[in-house]
Amino acid sequence: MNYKLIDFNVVGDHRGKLVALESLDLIPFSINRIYYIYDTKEGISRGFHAHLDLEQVAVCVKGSCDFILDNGENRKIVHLDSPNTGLHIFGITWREMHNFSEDCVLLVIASEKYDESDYIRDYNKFKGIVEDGKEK
Ligand code: T46
Repeated sequence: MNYKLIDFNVVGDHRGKLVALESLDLIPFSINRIYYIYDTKEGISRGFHAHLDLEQVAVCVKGSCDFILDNGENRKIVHLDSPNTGLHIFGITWREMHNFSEDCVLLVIASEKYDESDYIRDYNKFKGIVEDGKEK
């Protein structure tokens, strides 16, 4: 599968906790963009696309949600519920996000700036691109 879980270093003292993430260190690519998703309404799912050329690390800094990750052959569910764990998604991977808790804040660190032409938003097109890749 085209994903890995990354354990972050937590710096803690009597005041609380801090996590620091740097390019090409715990984040395994150069960071070009950060966005976050919050206030997701009850019963709403997001995603339903793949990327041609984007790597991302997703962190539930508050609350929880589930990612479905699909490489065209297998589907896995990854439950995120910790600010100390990053989900690194790479390759041509279909992703869906489900079961957002009411308080969920999902932070996403991305290797590229936003580019709609990098999105594959049609599942059959995604399957075709994965199949074409195997033949090469
Ligand atoms: C992903 C998952 C985890 C921007 O203008 N700039 C941005 O950087 C992003 C990410 C989105 N947008 C616009 C594009 C749409 O009009 O914000 C709107 C919502 O984006 P989208 O429907 O793609 O959001 P999600 O939650 O379905 O997917 C997002 C990311 O787009 C995607 O790359 O992997 O989160």
